[in-house]
Amino acid sequence: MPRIRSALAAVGLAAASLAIPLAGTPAAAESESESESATMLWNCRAVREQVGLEDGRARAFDGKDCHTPLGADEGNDYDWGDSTGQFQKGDTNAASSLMNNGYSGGRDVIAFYDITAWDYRYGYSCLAHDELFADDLSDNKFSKITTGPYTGKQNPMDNRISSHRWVTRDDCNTFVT
Ligand SMILES: [Ca+2]
Ligand SMILES: [Ca+2]
Ligand SMILES: [Ca+2]
Repeated sequence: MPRIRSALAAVGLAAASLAIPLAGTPAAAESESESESATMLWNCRAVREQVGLEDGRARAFDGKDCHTPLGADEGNDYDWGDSTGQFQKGDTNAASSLMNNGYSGGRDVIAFYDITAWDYRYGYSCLAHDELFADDLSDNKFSKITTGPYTGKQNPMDNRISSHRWVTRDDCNTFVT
């Protein structure tokens, strides 16, 4: 797990993202969360087995480790807090873990955004097809804000996602780890 994470951090560094929050994590907190995630991971794996590897859907869960499903969407949803689509009302600003069950190839990466209407300028992050799932979003931050008074700020992803859409890997500079 630590090796995987540092490999991904190197990728993030190459893409000019994510290096700062990872470097800023205290060593003690890091080792604690590592052992915690090692015991938690089984539920995301169980969900994945249940679903099958690919059913074309983007999944999000209220709890860590894929507990308490919020929705499973074959398409895009521009507002997780409205009354349409697979994500509605209380689903906005609630997701704490994610899963990518998309079909491999083309738009098989899911971009998640802090605000509605897929506005990347206020922060986004992509869950790659081969990353499979993110069991604890408290480890992750959105990309830097690029407009307005909070330009340069990186908000945490946990309990903040408000829209998603399917994209290609080339559309992303920031990835969920
Ligand atoms: Ca939550
Ligand atoms: Ca919606
Ligand atoms: Ca939000």
